[in-house]
Amino acid sequence: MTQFEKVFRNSALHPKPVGLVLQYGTAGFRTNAKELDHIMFRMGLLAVLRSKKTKATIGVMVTASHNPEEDNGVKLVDPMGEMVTPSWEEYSMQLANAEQDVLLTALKDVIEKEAISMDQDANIFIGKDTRPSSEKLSQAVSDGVMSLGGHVHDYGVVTTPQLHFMVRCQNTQGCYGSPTMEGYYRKLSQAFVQLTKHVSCSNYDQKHLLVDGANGVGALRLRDMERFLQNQLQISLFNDCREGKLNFQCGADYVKVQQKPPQGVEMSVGERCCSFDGDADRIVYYYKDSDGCFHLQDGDKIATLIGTFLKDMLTQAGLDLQVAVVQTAYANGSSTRYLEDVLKVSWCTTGVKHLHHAAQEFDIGVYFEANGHGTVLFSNAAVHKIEKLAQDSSIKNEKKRTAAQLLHSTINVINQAVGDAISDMLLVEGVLAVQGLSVQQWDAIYSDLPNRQRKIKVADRRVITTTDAERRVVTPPGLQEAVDMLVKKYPQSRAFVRPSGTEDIIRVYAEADTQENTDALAQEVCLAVYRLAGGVGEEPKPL
Ligand code: G16
Repeated sequence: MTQFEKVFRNSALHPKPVGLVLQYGTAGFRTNAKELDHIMFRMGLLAVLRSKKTKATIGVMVTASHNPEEDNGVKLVDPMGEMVTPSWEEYSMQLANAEQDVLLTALKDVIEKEAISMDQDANIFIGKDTRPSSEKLSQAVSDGVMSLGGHVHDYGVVTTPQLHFMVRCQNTQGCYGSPTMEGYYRKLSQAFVQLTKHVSCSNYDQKHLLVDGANGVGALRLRDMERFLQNQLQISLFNDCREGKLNFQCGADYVKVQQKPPQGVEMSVGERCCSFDGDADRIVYYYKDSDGCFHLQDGDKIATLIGTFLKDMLTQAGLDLQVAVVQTAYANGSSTRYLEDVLKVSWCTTGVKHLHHAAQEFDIGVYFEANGHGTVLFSNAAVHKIEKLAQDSSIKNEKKRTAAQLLHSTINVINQAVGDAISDMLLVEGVLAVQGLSVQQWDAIYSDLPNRQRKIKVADRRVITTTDAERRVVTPPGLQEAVDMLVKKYPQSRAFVRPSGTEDIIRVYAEADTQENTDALAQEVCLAVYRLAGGVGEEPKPL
């Protein structure tokens, strides 16, 4: 039996529902798990082609991250641990949406267009989150890989960033670290211990952190990591999968969108807390003040903390490297105003795949979405300069030497492959400790403008198209004009509308001078979307 005959036979075990068409969204394919079996098999096939083409190991992660437990999805990981290159998103849709009888034609078309040698070996790393559907769906990925003669290494239940890390380690022949779970824990925790070893901390609270694991894989893997941290950080873990549903009233997305603490976390006044999302690639921080008010430190605040820390350290070390922060339309106006005064700020479309590429343009690119998804990228030249200085024993200036060493440890605590809640948590904890900042002092760097995110259900979310990094609507006609008119009514206001690439909804974002005005603006924009873009169900109501 030829390879293609095998693919044809096995694909019948993962049949595509006739007529079903799915889009590759912000972070891969994502929908109800019941519709995904054929997608997983076919992404297994595509991963083999990508591996043969790049002559490198490729990753396939089965997860729907922040979505509800009944959804699932798949993300493809390219050789350096980044999201698969956009030109291959087209191929993934071609394979995903081909009816059963033309699947081989679609497959051969990719092979031909990319001139892929089928004699080349293919190696695929697979990971999955804790969703009940993930076990069977990741098996479908394996079936796809093996049908086309690829080799599978199944890491089982891992966070999305852990899988990205493994792929990067494998393809850099160990230069980035060892592609094992222990390798991941050791690299990050050793760097964290280095970063914090000189911090004199008589105050136990400084080392104490409350973590909401969203009842997902991040909680399980953080437990595994604790023993490597040598008591440099004491973690109280909540929503740790023992009871409670994934992402339900907990996790980073819930906390960010609802702007309130997750269920199940016992917060005391002033205690530092953070939430991961369902696959632990996002993190947000928060605390409660003595009046019981909730304060959120989202991705914008994290980017500010890290960006300004890096700039300070570079200045102290005497290194001339440019630090830039990449933001999206969701970035709070106050954060942009603050950052523009101290660092370079650049904009791009929602989705880490876009931010990651934008951040690669700089010596040091800090990228964070407001939702807490982000990391820091160092160019090879920047790593080289920092390493050289950190190892230079002839430096007499102690401040300069310490800054270089801190920068060096910072590089190693960061998972540069992708945003990583565990790595970002260690980075934030390290920076706060080194700078001796409390969570309140960090929060006070700038004050967020009141903001609101809403979701609107429409018959077909594709009727809304956007431009200018998703800050302006192109279609349907009249919608942007309506938003413009509404924004004029409120001081310091801004609003935008965009189709989600992970959920079947339209997202609305508004900010203004007061929470009351923000909520009024968000409500009016929701109504405009509902009326002009084919809203379904009841009209949106004020919150
Ligand atoms: C994914 C993407 C993020 C994006 C988020 C929401 O996050 O990786 O970059 O911000 O979806 O996207 P959208 O607004 O298009 O639904 P995750 O954590 O769910 O994988």
